[in-house]
Amino acid sequence: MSYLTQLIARIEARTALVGVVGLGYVGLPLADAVIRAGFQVLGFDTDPDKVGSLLTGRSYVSSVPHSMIAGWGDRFTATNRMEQLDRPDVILVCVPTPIDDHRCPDFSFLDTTANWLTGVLRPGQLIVLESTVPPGTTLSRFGARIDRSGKVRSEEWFLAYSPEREDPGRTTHTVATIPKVVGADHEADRMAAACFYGAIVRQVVPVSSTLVAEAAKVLENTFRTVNIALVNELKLVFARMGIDVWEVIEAASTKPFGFMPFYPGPGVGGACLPKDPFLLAWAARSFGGAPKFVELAGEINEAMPDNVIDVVARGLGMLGKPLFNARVGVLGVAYKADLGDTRSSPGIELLARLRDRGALVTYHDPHVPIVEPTRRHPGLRLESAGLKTCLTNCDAVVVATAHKAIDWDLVAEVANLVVDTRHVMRGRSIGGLLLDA
Ligand code: SAJ
Repeated sequence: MSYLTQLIARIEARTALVGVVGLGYVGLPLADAVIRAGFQVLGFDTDPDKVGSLLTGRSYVSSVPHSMIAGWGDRFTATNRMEQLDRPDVILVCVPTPIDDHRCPDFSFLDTTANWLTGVLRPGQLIVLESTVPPGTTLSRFGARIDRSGKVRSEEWFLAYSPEREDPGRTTHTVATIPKVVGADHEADRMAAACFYGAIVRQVVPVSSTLVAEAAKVLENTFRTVNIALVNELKLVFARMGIDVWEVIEAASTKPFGFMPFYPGPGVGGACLPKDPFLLAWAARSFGGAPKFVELAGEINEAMPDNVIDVVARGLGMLGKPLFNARVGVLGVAYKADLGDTRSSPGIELLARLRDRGALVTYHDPHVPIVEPTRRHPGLRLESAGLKTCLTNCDAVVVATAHKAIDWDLVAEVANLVVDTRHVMRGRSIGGLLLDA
């Protein structure tokens, strides 16, 4: 009996052990879907604190509730001992694929995982990469490294790419209900991956290669980043023309076809959108292309916090105050509403850049009690101030993230100057000065 036949039999019998490498905002919901489909999961993470937290039924990801972890019982265990990667029959790799300060892909997490797999790979294993990567990575980098194991791909082991489509905080979908693109470069690999995901999700979308599946993912996210950059730029253009961009978008949204609304903001945060276009651009350049459009979108979004600060400085000037030594509060530092996730958050960028321009900064965010130093902002450590304290002590406040839990009527009533990047002040009676940014 071939390794493929044996693997498919174990998947269909739900006796296959499934490994999930990278237990973050993608790996944990994925593990949940796999467990719900009847499989046993062995989680892998290099951080022993994360492993320990999970083994006590506790989550450390703001969009993953403790109850999800606690509900897994004995169908889940986790380890930071990567040498145990020879145990699972199916291995799902969900490790970070960040970009560095030069906007080039940082493959360190991926390469380390590939090196571990190369060392312990055994016949019969299916390995699926889920992380967002430059098109071409699964086969030419990740798979090529694992080939060094000497095992014959598509006969003794199987490789596929299936992009994660996690939207943290969204409750209208789960992993099981989101169609799953699955790409492989050989029929045996495709059969193994399609059989596995067919047991996990309602709809598998098989495509002809790992390259197509990788490109589909970067298109999905680049589509968002580019359209957000478009409305961000139009916000600046329409402001100079005396046009309310929010009213324009509302009017355009009445078109029942051919239009999808995006909304301006102080920038683009999260684990994916700020970086994915640059993954595509890097891949394009290595094939001789130069997608100027994609890179321009990233630059426009990255410049948004500076535009917001210019409006803050203008508003303070109207009150006779310089930005230097002004007390400025940022309302909402999570990267999107009603979550506590601050990865690449525009709110954090605002705090750092305001401080660099001499302002005395504070913030209020009910979902983020502490802002810890990061590699990008090593000197930024703050605690969330109470809302009333923030409003009464600050010369200006910036609405950066429109959490439902913030009392926006109180903000409208008490703040001296409100710089609103999220359109939450519309229709409220403002006690002080209000500027859109
Ligand atoms: N944003 C805007 N204007 C908009 C939409 C978003 O400024 O009109 C900003 C948000 O405030 C946030 C950032 O962009 O800072 C990212 O927002 P997002 O809604 O794309 O949220 P993500 O990055 O957590 O989730 C996205 C997924 N979003 C949706 O499908 C709606 C999707 O692109 C990916 O499945 C997912 O990232 C991923 O992990 O790849």
